[in-house]
Amino acid sequence: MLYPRQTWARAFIHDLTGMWNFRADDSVSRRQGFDEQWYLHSLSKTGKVIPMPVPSSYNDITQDKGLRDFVGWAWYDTEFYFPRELLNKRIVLRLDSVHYNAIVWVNGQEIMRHDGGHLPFEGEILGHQLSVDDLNRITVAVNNTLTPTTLPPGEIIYENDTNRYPPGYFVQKLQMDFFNYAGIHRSVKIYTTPKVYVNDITLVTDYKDDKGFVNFNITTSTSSPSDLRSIDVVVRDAYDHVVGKAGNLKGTIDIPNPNLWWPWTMNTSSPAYLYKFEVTIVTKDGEKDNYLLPFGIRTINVTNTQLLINDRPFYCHGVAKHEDSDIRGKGLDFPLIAKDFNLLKWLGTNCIRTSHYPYAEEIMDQCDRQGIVVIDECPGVGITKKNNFGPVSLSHHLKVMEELVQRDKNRPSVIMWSTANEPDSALPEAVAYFRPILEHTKALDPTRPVTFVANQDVNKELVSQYVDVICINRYNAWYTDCSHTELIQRQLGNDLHKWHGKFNKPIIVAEYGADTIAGLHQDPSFVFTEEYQIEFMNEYHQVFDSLRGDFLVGEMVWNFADFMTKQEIIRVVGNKKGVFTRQRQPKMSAHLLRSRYYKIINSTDVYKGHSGKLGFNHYSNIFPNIIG
Ligand code: GCB
Repeated sequence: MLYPRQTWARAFIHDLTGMWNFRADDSVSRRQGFDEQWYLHSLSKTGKVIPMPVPSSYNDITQDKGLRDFVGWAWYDTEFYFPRELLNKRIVLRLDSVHYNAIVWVNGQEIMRHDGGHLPFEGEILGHQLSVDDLNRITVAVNNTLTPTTLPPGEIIYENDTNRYPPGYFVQKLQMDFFNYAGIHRSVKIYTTPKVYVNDITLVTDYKDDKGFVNFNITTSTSSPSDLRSIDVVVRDAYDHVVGKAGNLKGTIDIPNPNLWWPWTMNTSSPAYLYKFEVTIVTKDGEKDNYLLPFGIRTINVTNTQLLINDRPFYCHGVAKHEDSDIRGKGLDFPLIAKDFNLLKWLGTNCIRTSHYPYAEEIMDQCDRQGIVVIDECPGVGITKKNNFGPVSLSHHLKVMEELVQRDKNRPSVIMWSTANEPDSALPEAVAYFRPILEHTKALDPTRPVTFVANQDVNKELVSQYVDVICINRYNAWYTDCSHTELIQRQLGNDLHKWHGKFNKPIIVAEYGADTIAGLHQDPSFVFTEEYQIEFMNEYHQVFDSLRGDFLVGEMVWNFADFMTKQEIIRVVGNKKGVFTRQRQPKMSAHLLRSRYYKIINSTDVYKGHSGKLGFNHYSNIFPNIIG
């Protein structure tokens, strides 16, 4: 499945962004919509509908608490015209992300089903299913229920004590702390391709001396290449000059003097250099398809102590993020994407983790383009109960990894696959579960390291032996020994040494952080104040500095920005561990981090060794009093 990109052969892409009709099925069974077949008619004819923006989460759009916290099937529909002259094409309906289960109908006929948010799915609409004289209708039913076998897992608890709860009362229990935003989160598009079309492209790049190599494998909808009159493969540089050619579906193209793809902090002259891979096929009948894929030439390797990009040690000074915003929830939001990338650069960030699910392709495009490296994580967060490790969960998890690798395999920014966040990897069941997931992911893509993000005691950890890079989350002086920042260096230092001693693999601290209410101050520091967050982070930074260049290959603060959570007594309107507020204003910690990251950019020998010192000196002493 290729992302719908406009080319001369694929000019028609109809984006259904806008106000759709919406109706939550609040019947006790949540099945009224199916019983009454709401998909057969315009939703507005079935009962009261409200306008709902697509893309967005439906939770924070209205003033209705019931809808914010709704669990069950919610229904959407919208209408569109389809051009008569395109009826002879292959017509595809693509939904970039619907959370969680989705069923999709066109003019009352079911087109497809999909389980799981954050990843795209598509299906073909047949010409006879469409009208060219009248409006066509798309209906989408979305169910946000999380169960022991969904990713992330959750549980519906029925409360049977009628003294305390009305009959049929249930609550959705979550096993992660972020709000379970739901709805049609990303774009819905109808596009066409020729009937014989380019189905998939896999690119693997390498280089040696002054030559780059682009190993390509193209699949088309026709299984027999003899159905094709011609195949033209062309590689263009950033100025659209042709720098390599081939005439087959599989092979290697040599690129003389390649511009390698580098993270933006590692190369001043041409960071994040993107080439274009263009394929044109012509069938015996003269039908033509054409597809253009941006890509970068780079390699990733791992030793016992290092993570290498283009054979140079890479240190990740990053942030773990969330897709989260006021009002839109997890809905695709271009101004927010642009703002976040400006803030990532302002901070001096060179790496993000897509905690705890795959981010929008539009965000990934910016990572490729702007040179931000990505640890690409699947929605395997909160796999902590024994009933989350069964065969149904496993087969779904394997499928999700396939969908993720399929979606992002050609992205130069993606340097690692993360299969989960904080599963109970000390349970014996975790080995039988994660070993095949890690091995399967590696088999799907042998060119990138695989990992999961651990939080167990090193002595109890069972799964990290199967990863390439160890990622761990640590909250010393927050969830343990709260307020005792004086213990951080001793505890974290000893802990990281033990992890490396036991597994002999490079380590990234993938989370560390303290909840901080913006504007709350107290000196001496007190938990939840901005002073505490700074003091806390400074202690972690001392440890990171002592291990950087040894086996520590990255640090990621939790979190880039405050984000919404479920309601619970340890969160005050959301998780406040952001260095930015939810509205993207900096806390003191953002300035601290910025100062630190620019210092790292300036001082890391590998960067100097490659392309000279970057010109950011003026950042390093903005806050000398903070960084000491
Ligand atoms: C963690 C989780 C993250 C939470 C964070 C916290 O370890 O990975 O999802 O938000 O802790 O703030 O509790």
